[in-house]
Amino acid sequence: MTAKPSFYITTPIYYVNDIPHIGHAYTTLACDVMARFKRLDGFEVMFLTGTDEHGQKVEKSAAAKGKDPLEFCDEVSQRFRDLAEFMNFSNDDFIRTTEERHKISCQALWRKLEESGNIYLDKYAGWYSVRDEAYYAESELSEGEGGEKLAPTGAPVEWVAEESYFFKLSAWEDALLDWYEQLPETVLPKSRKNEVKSFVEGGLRDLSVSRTSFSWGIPVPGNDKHIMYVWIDALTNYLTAAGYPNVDSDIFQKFWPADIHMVGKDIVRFHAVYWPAFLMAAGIELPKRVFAHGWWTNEGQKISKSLGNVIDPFDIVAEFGLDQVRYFLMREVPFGNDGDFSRNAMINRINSDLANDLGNLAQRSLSMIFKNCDGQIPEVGAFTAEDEQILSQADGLLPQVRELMERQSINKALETIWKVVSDCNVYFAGQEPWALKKTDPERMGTVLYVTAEVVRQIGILIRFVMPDSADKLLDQIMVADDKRGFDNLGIAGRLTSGVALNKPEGVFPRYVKADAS
Ligand code: ME8
Repeated sequence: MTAKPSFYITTPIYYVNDIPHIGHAYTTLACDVMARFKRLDGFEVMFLTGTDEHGQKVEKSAAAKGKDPLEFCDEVSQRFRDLAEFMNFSNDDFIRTTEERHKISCQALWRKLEESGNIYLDKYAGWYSVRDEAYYAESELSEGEGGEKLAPTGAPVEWVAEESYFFKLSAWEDALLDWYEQLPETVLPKSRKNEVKSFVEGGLRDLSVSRTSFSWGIPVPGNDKHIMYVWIDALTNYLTAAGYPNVDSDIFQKFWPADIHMVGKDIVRFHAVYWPAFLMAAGIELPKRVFAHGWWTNEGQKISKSLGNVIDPFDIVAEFGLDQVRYFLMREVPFGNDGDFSRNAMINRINSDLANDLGNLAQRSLSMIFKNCDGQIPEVGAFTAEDEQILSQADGLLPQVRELMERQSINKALETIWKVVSDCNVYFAGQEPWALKKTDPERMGTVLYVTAEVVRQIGILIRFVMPDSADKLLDQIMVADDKRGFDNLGIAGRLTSGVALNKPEGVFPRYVKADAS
């Protein structure tokens, strides 16, 4: 047997200064959806998520709660693991930067950077934002209302002057520009690539990569007065989980370089400038793609703790249903663009796309089979042009969806699938199987067979977004567990006439507003 192709996808590792919100759930969901798609398509997948637990920001948050940093990290990190389970994320690993395997990996990478002459000791004097865990040049700052200096993100900055190790980022300008140029799809969407490209073209300064004024982090090997800059520590997680520094291990050989680092647009510079520079300097292969998705707002407003409008994923799933929320987040916004979370939009998607379009199609056709065909997948007569047409649309979905997923056009993939759902509704309504019941029962059987077959294919095709609901649907038409992968799409897996169905039950209920009284 030939080995399966591999696919390695990562989420950012989230800071534990705050509990998970919809934005974190969104990024991990997008990765989950990509990971599930690839598994269904025959890949061996490693899907990684985790928590970023070091640095001044986390140290301060722990102190504010009167907690020991590790105890604080244990608690918040657990919330992220709970979220992963709650949202049915299929991550293969969950990394914490406080783990021993990660310390070993970071220190090994540091030594590589030092040995290759990319790290030197000097003094840093400049602006630092703890909230962003980022250094800023004077020219990037603006003045706040009270005259205080602010980073471009609006975060406050403080003056830092201390001994520091530096990474020779300036030496990697040309190599980075070549990378963007030669592999135009390594940073996506294109607008983000242009943004990092012009940042690099503007000239890179060497990067301060250690701090001495606090202790919550990984010590620099050979000089433990210094703690590694939290971003070197954090980015290295992607290597750690792939077995680094053991580069000869099976896992590293199989999964490195990563296929996709999925991030939000806020941290694209770290992933598409600093990270590839570190890797090149250490002689390690570069990731194949950094994809930076957009930002969610809540009913048109920026999501922030101070505005009190943070959306808790646990709450919305409790209200709307898990697969409904998964579908909404992936369908509503062109992946890569900013999106607005609105209750109306959510309810609309649930009632229109799920309950009306797919839910009714499945429920109406399967109940008719259950009632009128002895509860068995009907026999088929000769196919008409209309039958052939809708079947071939369903048979032709996978290559289109696959191509869209290659570019992370997740919403377009769903749109493409829903076009067939909608056309199948038109087909079903046009064929009027309820009228054929009296006039031509054999033809009715064929129409119901064709519709159920399209439902089977849609069921398999939506498993990567709505795994539980899709499986409920496939259970009703008795699709065996091992026949739910993409190799069973199309003619390969056609329904077998005579197989008894399970009693059909609605899989996508309408959202009915809870009674306010
Ligand atoms: O930056 N809309 O962690 P973080 C969409 N530890 N996505 C959002 C969002 C929103 N409103 N808010 C947050 C860090 N996100 C570092 C990463 S990686 C080596 C280290 C998502 O907890 C989005 O993916 O601040 C964003 O990039 C990430 O959460 C930031 O998470």
